Amino acid sequence: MAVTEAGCDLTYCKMRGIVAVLTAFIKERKMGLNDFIQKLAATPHICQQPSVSVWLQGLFLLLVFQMYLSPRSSLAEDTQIKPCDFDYLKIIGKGSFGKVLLARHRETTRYYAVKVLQKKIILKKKEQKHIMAERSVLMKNVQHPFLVGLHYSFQTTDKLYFVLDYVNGGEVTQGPVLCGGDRQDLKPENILLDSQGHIVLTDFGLCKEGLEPNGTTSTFCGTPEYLAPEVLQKQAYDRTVDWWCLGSVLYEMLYGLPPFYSRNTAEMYNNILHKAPVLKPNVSNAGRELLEGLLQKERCSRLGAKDDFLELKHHSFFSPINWDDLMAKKLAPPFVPSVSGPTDLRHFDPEFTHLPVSASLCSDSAAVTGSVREAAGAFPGFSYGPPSDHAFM
Ligand code: ISQ
Repeated sequence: MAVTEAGCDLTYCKMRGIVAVLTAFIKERKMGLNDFIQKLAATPHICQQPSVSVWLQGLFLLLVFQMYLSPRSSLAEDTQIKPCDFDYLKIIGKGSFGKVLLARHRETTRYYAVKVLQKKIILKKKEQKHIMAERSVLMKNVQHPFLVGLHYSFQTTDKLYFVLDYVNGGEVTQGPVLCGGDRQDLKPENILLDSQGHIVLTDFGLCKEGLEPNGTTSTFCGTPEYLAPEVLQKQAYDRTVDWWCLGSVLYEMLYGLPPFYSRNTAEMYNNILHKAPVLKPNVSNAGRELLEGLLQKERCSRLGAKDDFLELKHHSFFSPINWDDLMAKKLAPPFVPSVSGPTDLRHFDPEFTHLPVSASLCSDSAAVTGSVREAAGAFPGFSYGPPSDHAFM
């Protein structure tokens, strides 16, 4: 095919060249739609070709569709956010895969919790599926009032970054609700409080996405105290494991210890499988009844097995709760943590906050070895940016 006008020979090959350039623009999103249109407008000899202009209109529609209508995940690795967009102020948490830092977005000066994970450690532990599931859960729940919001995720050669809401009211177990005594290591550390005292869940290890009916048990719940019997026994399991886990956490909140706790792990496992939970009368009848329902060893008789959340919602323990008000954060939290502002770190463990912040967070520091090359490409589609270009506004 050849389009000839005003001495300009537009062959099929040239058109393919233009397509390639435009596709590269779309893919890399190196510029916004406006810049893109302006660039094209500045090359009238291309736009004025009648067949090309029809073709370009189609391409524009495609571009608009891709940028604005397609699912968020299709934005894939396009996010423009990079490590150096943030100042990393303090380490506020640490785990086996990496750390969580208090970071300030340089442009907006807003504070975020940035979770930085080492790719090679994730790969070594074969946890990439779990991490991708966590990312996808975070993405789906951006709007949920009690789940930590994900603003961005992006990656460098050797690290994965989650840019999350930052809260500094401490862990729920530090409030007066729980009398955990000296067992600092066993608190449910993924339930945090914001500065007003509302809870924020930050970890999704046991949510639906992470469930694999015949998967291994150890990957999904890092804390053995909360493992349901069927998970421990590597039997098939479903979302009723969440209700068991909730029962365990609620038990700890009401009594101060997980329901089947023992210093001896083997004994604790045995307790989970065979012992009835001890429900002392210092908790209300409704509370004990709820715990009994959630901590049923047989998953089919567990509270929530038939009607899921509705069964819990209508349980007498929750009868004082107006669920609409709760979701709208209209109920006054029972405990308001004292914090003077976002940089008040008193509720974070000094073991973390005293650690030096590594300068390598703001660079792609990995020396290119074989394993780094493998890690670099192991998380396709991890990066995420909201559809609006104004995510940090
Ligand atoms: C948000 N704020 C403070 C600490 C956090 C830890 C993990 C994930 C999110 C967080």
